Parts: sequence; C-alpha cells; structure tokens
Amino acid sequence: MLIETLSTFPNMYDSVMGTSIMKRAQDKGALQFRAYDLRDWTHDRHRTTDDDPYGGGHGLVMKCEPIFEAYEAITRDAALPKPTTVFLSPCGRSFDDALATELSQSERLLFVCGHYEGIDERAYALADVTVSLGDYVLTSGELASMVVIDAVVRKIPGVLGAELGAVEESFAGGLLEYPQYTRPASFRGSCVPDVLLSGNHAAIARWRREQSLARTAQLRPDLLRCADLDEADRRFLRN
Ligand code: 6GU
Repeated sequence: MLIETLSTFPNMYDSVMGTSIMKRAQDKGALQFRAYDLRDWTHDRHRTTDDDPYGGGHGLVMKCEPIFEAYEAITRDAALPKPTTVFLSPCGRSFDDALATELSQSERLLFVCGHYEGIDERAYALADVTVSLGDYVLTSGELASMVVIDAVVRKIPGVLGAELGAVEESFAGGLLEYPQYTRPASFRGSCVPDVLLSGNHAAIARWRREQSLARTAQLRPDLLRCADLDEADRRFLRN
C-alpha cells in the first residue's frame, strides 16, 4: 500500500511513521509512506496556505489553490493507481473498525490534513471520504490522520505477525477484548485467574469469551446489537 499525506507540518509524521510497527511495515515493503509539504505548491514569498474567512470571524481558513495544485501534482503519475482521498475533519464520518477495513483495501491512500479553523469548502470536492475521530476538536489533522493510518496499516496482511489475534478478533467480532495477564502469577496480592494457569484450553477459551461478553455488556452494551453471537453467548448474557 502507498500512503501519502498532504499538510503544512510533514515532519509531524517522522516519529510515528519512523518507529515500531509503522517502520517495520515499510522495511518489509508492505507500506510506502510519503509526507508532502503543502507549502511546496504556494507561489508567494511567505508560502501562504491560509487566509481570512469570507464573512468575517476569527481564525484562518486553508486556501483551496495549493491543495488542488498539490493534488494534481501528486496524482499525475499514470503508472500509479488514483488514490482514495481522505480529508480529516470533525464534520466527517465517524472513524471505526469498518471504515479502517474499507480503507485498508485501497492500494493508495492520500490524507489531506487541515489546520486552523478549517479548509475552504471547495477543496472537499477532492475528497472520497471525510473522516472524523469523534466529537471533539484537535488542533491538527496530521494527528488525526496518524490515528487512521495506524488503524489501517495494522490490517494490511503481513504487517502484524505474531501479534495478530485476540485484539483483531475483538472489534471484528464486535466485542471488547477479554483481560490479559503475564508473569508474575501473583503481584502485590493480586492473582491471575486460576483458569489461565490450568492448561485447559477449552476452559480458557470459554472464560475469555464470557469475559468479553460480560465486559461488553457492562461497558458498551450498544456493541452487542451488532456483535457476532451464538446461542451459548446469548444464554450467558441472559444469566
Ligand atoms: Cl479528523 N480533525 C480535527 N482537527 N479534529 C478532530 C478530528 C479530525 N476528529 C475529531 N476531532
């Protein structure tokens, strides 16, 4: 997969994309990443990317010309597929596992990140999808895009090796994850549940499933409506 970003602070991606699993995905060849500087498509001495809002009000609005020029330059190479273009905005579609899965199926993603009070509405003509992380406001679209990129890249086949498993199953199956423990078996008087030390794999699987169900019922009952439940699950939830 090719992931590109267009923003005014491309160096914000350095640490996240240069570390841990995001770095390993690139080293393995599963991911190519490029962060473009929107200022490279300005033409004035100050490399201006924003201006006062028409109609008045505070804050600055990102101009549409550099965004269009950048988009045209980035997508000019006919040898590459046209990207799925993702804008980041609190006005977008709420990001979730289903949208992460959809985006992970694209060969090429281009994230357009605003700053300040927003982006000139006409630039959204370039968007295939506008994504919001939730009902709060961040100062930067870069940070929001990194959350989306992380959730998408971990779904690319081969990116997660041994780590793939329960966590992935968790949202795909629509339930919260069961509690996990590692050594020591007893820490400051708090013990790991006996079943996990029993070696009885069927009992462990049943306990984990019930923990997931109980946790989801308590913390996120809304998820149970869409969860993948069998008759044993329903019986457990009734009791
Ligand atoms: Cl995608 N961008 C910004 N700036 N703030 C947000 C957001 C996105 N999602 C939630 N808050």
